[in-house]
Amino acid sequence: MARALQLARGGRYWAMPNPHVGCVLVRDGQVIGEGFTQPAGSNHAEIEALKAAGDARGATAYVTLEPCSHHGKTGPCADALVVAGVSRVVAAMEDPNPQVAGQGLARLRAAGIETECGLLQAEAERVIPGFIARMRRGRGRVRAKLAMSLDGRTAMASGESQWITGPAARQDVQRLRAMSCAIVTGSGTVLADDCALTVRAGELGLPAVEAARASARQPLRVVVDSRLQVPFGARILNADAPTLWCHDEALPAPPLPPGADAQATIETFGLPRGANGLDLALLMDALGARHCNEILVECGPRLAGSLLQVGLLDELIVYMAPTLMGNLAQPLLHLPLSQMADKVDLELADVRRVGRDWRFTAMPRY
Ligand code: AOF
Ligand code: ZN
Repeated sequence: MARALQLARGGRYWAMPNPHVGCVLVRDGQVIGEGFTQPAGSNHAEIEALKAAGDARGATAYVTLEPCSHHGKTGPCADALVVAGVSRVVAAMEDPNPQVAGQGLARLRAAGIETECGLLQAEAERVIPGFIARMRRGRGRVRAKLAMSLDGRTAMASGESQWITGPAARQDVQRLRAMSCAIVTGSGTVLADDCALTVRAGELGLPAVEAARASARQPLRVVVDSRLQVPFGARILNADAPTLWCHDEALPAPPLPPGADAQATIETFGLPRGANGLDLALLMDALGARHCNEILVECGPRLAGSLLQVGLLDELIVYMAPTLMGNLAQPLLHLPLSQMADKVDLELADVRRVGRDWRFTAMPRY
């Protein structure tokens, strides 16, 4: 199962909106086939492993997610395992997709196959947190990425905020983008940095074949631009990736930049006002409805602070550069708190060095 989990990660840059799953077929103590989820609409992990094995009669299948029982874009994997004559199936977890939810395992048992579920379950859940969140609450996992200096500053008073971190951290961010379904930013960041928020094959630091596959799809770019300040020429509106241009619904939808490309790639979205600017919960629900599993927020201190305050941030990834930006620079987050009782406690899940910087992964405790 540990090997299956390792394989599963191989699909993280292209299986979406499908969960990336790994499968290992074992017979007489020998691995006879391995596979992981292919790009959406293509083979599931089990089918890949069966294909690799050729003859899988009498084998045990280790899968990181319960085999599916439904006819989606592909046929049910449970049926394929039955037809292949597999004698035992060990799954790490049930599929939280209500279309499956235990029925895959039930189907296998009905066909006389021995089943087990729950082996390395916690580890399996950590591989596909976005898919699980979307299935359980209709909204994917929202992760904010921020960069700061050792003294906790994120942008100079002049507004400059690019290149706080080094090349390795930037490559890490490219991979975070590649595994995300949507990238959310604010108009402030767009106006200051003119960021493109695309996945670029040459900057992923992955083997060429994997990089090409990972950049073949681009995450949906989402810009929160309540007062419609983003200009036509901004790179976030270019045709390199689709863009959802969110604005205050009280304003008329903006005209799109001229050209057929813009009509095809930009969509405007009027949102009502919420407690803290536009209603971001509604935005996240809309992204859930669009099958976004992992949502990466790359924004400035204001939007990140708002998301945290309304309880929408599931995870914070903070890169800390060994540099000092001084007390005139902006703090990591705009969080107007005055009492100790108001502080937001985090659960620190991981700390590691990324090139010359450090990366902290933490979960707010709401
Ligand atoms: C599996 N093995 O590798 C994956 C599964 O539209 P489809 O046919 O591609 O089905 C998508 C659903 O299948 C997805 O929502 C999830 O419940 C399950 N994913 N199942 O047996 C796999 N990726
Ligand atoms: Zn399947």
